[in-house]
Amino acid sequence: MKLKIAHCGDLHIGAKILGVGDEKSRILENEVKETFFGILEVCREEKVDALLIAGDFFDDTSVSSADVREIISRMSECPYKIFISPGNHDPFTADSPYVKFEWPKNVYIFKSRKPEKILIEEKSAVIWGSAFEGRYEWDSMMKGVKADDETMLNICLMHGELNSADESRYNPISLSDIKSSGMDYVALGHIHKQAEIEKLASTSYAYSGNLQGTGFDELGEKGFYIGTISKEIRDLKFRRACKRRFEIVHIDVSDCTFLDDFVNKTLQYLMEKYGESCDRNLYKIVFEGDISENASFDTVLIASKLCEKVFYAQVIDNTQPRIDTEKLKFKTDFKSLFIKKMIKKIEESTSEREKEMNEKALKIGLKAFEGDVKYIEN
Ligand SMILES: [Mn+2]
Repeated sequence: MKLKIAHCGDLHIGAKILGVGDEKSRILENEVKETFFGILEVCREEKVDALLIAGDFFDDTSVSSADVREIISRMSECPYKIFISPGNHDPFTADSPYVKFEWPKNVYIFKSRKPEKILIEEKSAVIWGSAFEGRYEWDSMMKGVKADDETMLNICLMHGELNSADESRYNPISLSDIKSSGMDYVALGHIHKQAEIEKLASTSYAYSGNLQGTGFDELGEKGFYIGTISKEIRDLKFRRACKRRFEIVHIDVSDCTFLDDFVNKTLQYLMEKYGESCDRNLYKIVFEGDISENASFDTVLIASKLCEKVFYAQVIDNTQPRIDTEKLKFKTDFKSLFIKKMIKKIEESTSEREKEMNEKALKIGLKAFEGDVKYIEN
């Protein structure tokens, strides 16, 4: 008795990616869909019995009809069963694509907050699941999930918030709900970060995370779980599926002086850290270190140069000016007087915040001497 499954979730198809510009947002939006089609292919090649989609499949009811039709068409060609447990972004409501469109026979969509069970007879397996019926579900839908036939494989598919410290509006599942469910595996969605497979009593459970980061608060590799479940073994492996990653990198640019130095150092760093495919990713690059007073750089210009080589980059300046205080002692020009005065102010700051403000004032002041201050400085 065993079932081969794939478990993914939180695709948020149709979601706009904020802060990267309209064109890149559209490319990313489309790529999530393509990544999903890639998973449909993997499931075919690896002969899975069931693909489990743990909710927030669509970002909103306003997802484009063309996208839904394309998804339905691809799914209808799949030789395996597909289960969907609607989440808080794609609840089972009258205006949902789950109701407005006709779905193929091999796709089963859970429809109510009261858990249902679907039998896969030839595999002696039961798939349990439920649906968000609106934006919020205040009570744990998992409470209604209790294995009633131990001779079957019992798998539960659900969107919800596991063991949250605060009161959750998103199907607050407790660890004791999991423990007393008697399930063999619980496929969870809602949390976008992939979690390792855990076990409580005889029940294994995991969040697969989403398929592609949606911003710089969702870094690193993304993907899905695939493998075989039996009473004895839960042989699920995480598989990378995202085309691009969001990454935040910190680079010491103390040895850079001219624009090209900053650009080249950054590109070299990205190549070493992320290899040949580093050009696909989205980067938030934080410059650090002590910068010579002769160094000139414009974060917007550097970012634009980097964007010629990588999919997306933004640059944040966290550097400090390098000041030779010994040399400064005997200087009486206007710039030196300004620096001396600001150093004194920094030393005399009475709070961290005041110190930070004075350091920033020194930095901007020094740039002003170079004629380099733009009205908007990020
Ligand atoms: Mn959600």
